[in-house]
Amino acid sequence: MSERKPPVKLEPAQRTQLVDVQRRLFLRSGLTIGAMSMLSGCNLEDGDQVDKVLWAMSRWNDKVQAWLFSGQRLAPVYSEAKLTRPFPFNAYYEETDVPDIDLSDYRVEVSGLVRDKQNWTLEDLRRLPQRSDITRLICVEGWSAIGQWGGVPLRTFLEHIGADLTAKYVAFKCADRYYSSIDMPTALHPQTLLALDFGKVALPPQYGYPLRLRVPTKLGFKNPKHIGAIVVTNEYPGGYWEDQGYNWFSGI
Ligand SMILES: Nc1nc2c(c(=O)[nH]1)N[C@H]1C(S)=C(S)[C@@H](COP(=O)(O)O)O[C@H]1N2
Ligand SMILES: [Mo]
Repeated sequence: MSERKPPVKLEPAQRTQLVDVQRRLFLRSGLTIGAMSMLSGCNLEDGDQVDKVLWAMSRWNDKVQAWLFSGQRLAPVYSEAKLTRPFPFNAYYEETDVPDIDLSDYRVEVSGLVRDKQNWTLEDLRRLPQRSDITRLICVEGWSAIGQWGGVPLRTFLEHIGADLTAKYVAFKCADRYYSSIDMPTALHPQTLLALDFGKVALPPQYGYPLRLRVPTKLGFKNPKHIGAIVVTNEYPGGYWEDQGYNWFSGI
């Protein structure tokens, strides 16, 4: 089993503190630390930031409530000036081991509770309406970064293939051994994208070429890269980290 390698290592004491903050946040508001940091706009980049989360907790009343009851619950968006450069890479392996995908025979397989099970090429996906957002990706390992992702709203795609929108889960299988899944309400959220672009260019290899899920209302590990198959299902699909004990919902 592979070990997670955080780009920024937290000291054991900071890690304990983070777990403690997480537990208290959850007891108090039902929010995960990922959701809280999205709300507070806190950058969980290093140990100091843990203090900021604690400080942000004191503001949670106004901000959280406004967001939770807004009905839309959009994740915060940022200006181009806020983009993180260089953008961090993360996976269960080193950057040198990023999968090499041959576009000439690349297809996305679709299965499960859908009317139209045809495979999709990248060109097919580019023909659907696109959307782009600048949002923050938050990794459970204690870092976050702001990036711009563009692509097809997953909702548009699911509607297009005649997916059963009352099904419980949408699952993703990747070209590496990664997999993950999300709940249907999150799949239909306006900011949830099948991302084809990173910034103004096609997704570079390390950031999920040729297709990744971008869900700004969930933690980083629920943003599978190198997607090869999409499944709509009522059977709990789990995920690579989820099956090793990470909270499946991990979002808002
Ligand atoms: N296929 C695949 N997708 C993945 C991962 C992975 O190991 N393989 N790691 C996840 C984790 S833990 C994070 S934080 C983000 C990192 O995305 P980035 O490399 O664009 O920063 O990708 C997620 N998606
Ligand atoms: Mo992550």
